[in-house]
Amino acid sequence: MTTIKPGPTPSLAPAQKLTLYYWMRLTRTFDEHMVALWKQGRGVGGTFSQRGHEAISVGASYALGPADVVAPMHRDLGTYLLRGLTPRRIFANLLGRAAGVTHGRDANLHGIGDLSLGIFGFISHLPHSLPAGLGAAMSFRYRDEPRVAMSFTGDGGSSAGLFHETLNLAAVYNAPWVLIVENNQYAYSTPIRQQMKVIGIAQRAEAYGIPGVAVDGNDVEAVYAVVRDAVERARAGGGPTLVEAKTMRMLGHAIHDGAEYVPPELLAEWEVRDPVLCYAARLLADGVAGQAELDEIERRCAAEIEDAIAFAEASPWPDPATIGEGVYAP
Ligand SMILES: Cc1ncc(C[n+]2csc(CCOP(=O)(O)OP(=O)(O)O)c2C)c(N)n1
Ligand SMILES: [Mg+2]
Repeated sequence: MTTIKPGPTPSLAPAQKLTLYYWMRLTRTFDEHMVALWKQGRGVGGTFSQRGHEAISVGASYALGPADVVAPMHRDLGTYLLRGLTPRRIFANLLGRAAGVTHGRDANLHGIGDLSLGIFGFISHLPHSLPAGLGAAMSFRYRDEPRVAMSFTGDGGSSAGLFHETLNLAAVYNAPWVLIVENNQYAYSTPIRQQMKVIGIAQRAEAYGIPGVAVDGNDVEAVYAVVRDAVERARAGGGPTLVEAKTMRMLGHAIHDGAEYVPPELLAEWEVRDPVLCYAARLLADGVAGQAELDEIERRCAAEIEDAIAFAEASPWPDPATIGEGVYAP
């Protein structure tokens, strides 16, 4: 297996650690409110649960520079938030309002993106965010720009043919591209043992001659360390890396899915490794922050999300006369 050893864990300043915690906590609070809103019948579009994925979406995207680009997927709310899509714009999108990212075209995390923030709109077809990200990476290489592109997919997405074609091309072109595979044990209701024989998805990198590394996807600092190494190697001309971040999808595929097919023992095993709660405990134990400081972050996140929901619910619906706008390129 082509496992690369992560370099020394970057020494993160206390302020950076609290920044990581803030983005994870904001993602968690957003997710909890989204679930509640939809259960109350106030939601409009489709939703995908984020619980369990916070350390991956936040830790990986924190490793990017401002000029880099990212092609996230449907579990990467933390990436959208960290890169600058505001909770107001995303909630307005989920509620189908004109102020939403897609102006009411798609009341989902699908399609949300903003090229001015370096975020590709999520492409619903899996894993099409891979060749899209690779295309950006190749353009950076051709223009000799020191920029990196990052794509995300899931364990299920890694079984599609396009995954393999994209990895092969990325390797041959030595593209400045980093691929994050979020292995959350399930692709909708299909457990990983029913879709692949290999133990680790990172092993697949070897077939293409590029480094592959597996990381604990519930440890935000570990994710950041491994991905930062991969990003810096790509930026220095060292080519692509496949990072497999292992976690567990703690809720259903989306809110309509009760996930009765997931064994409760498996969930219990992962519950104690909750990425947000474990990081809070670590910050306290290491003396990075006191309980009052963490409580304050939690309060700030709750206030931001409540404001976003109030904003979205008070926002106008899109004008039907604009229905054809922004759908086709002129
Ligand atoms: C080509 C394609 N087929 C089916 C779907 C429907 N679909 C959306 S998410 C999903 C499961 C994907 O599983 P995985 O890649 O493991 O990501 P996860 O949802 O577990 O994070 C499916 C089947 C899709 N979006 N695209
Ligand atoms: Mg999955």
